[in-house]
Amino acid sequence: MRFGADIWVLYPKLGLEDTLRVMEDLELRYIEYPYELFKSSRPEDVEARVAEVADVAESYNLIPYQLHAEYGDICFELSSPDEGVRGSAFRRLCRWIEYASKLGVRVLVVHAAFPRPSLDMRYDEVVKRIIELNVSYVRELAKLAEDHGVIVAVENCMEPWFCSSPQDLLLLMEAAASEHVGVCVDTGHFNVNSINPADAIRRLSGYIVATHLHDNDGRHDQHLPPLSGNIDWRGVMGAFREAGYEGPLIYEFGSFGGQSPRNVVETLKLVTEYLKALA
Ligand SMILES: [Mn+2]
Repeated sequence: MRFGADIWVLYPKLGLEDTLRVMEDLELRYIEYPYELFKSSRPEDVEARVAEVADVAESYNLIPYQLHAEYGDICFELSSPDEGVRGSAFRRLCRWIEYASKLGVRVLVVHAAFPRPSLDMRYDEVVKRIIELNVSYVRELAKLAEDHGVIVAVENCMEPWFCSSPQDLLLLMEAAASEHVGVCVDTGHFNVNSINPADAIRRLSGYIVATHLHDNDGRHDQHLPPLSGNIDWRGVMGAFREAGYEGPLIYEFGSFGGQSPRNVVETLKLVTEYLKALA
């Protein structure tokens, strides 16, 4: 099994170049670029940053594998009752497919459109609408991803609503019916929703194209390193094997407490050694 990490494991505690150098040294060759690396309200600034990062990354023996698209407010804008707001949010999301292509990454990780309670709709209607919107979005994204030679991965969300369960993701995969759309398995998000990550991975067999490996106490989305929470990692590694997942496993931890970069590096070594022994 191959391993990698979101550069968020060390960035911005370390600068971008130092972070990339450490990952190269640790042979964590598969990297994810977080949204935070490019975050700006001005599209021209994002584009300039994409060009800059692509240029910097070229001098390292690393494989930029995943890019995390914009998330947060955009997820709610995508389900706005206002067609203008929805359209502009979706166009903004589509730009990330171009950024992925410019960065040379294979997979763009996205969050689904999120539901909001409505003055005018009952909850069952809100749910029906959010499913219809997400189905139409993944179909559009599939076409654009194909044009740009990338894959869009819908991540299981932390919030306990549509796309938090494997069944929701399977619904979208069947609706998209495209090799350019898949699933990003976030182990921590399944765990906070009391969904056993190993069971979820087995259910999603054949559709997994990206991964976010992190741990938590089962209650809060703590983004801890594997073995620091209550996830059964032996079970998770067995499930990836059973699901026939052949892509890299990518850590997505980093925001935990005051760990020094040196201790993060040691944690990455120990955890990778442990998980490799189970793979
Ligand atoms: Mn994630």
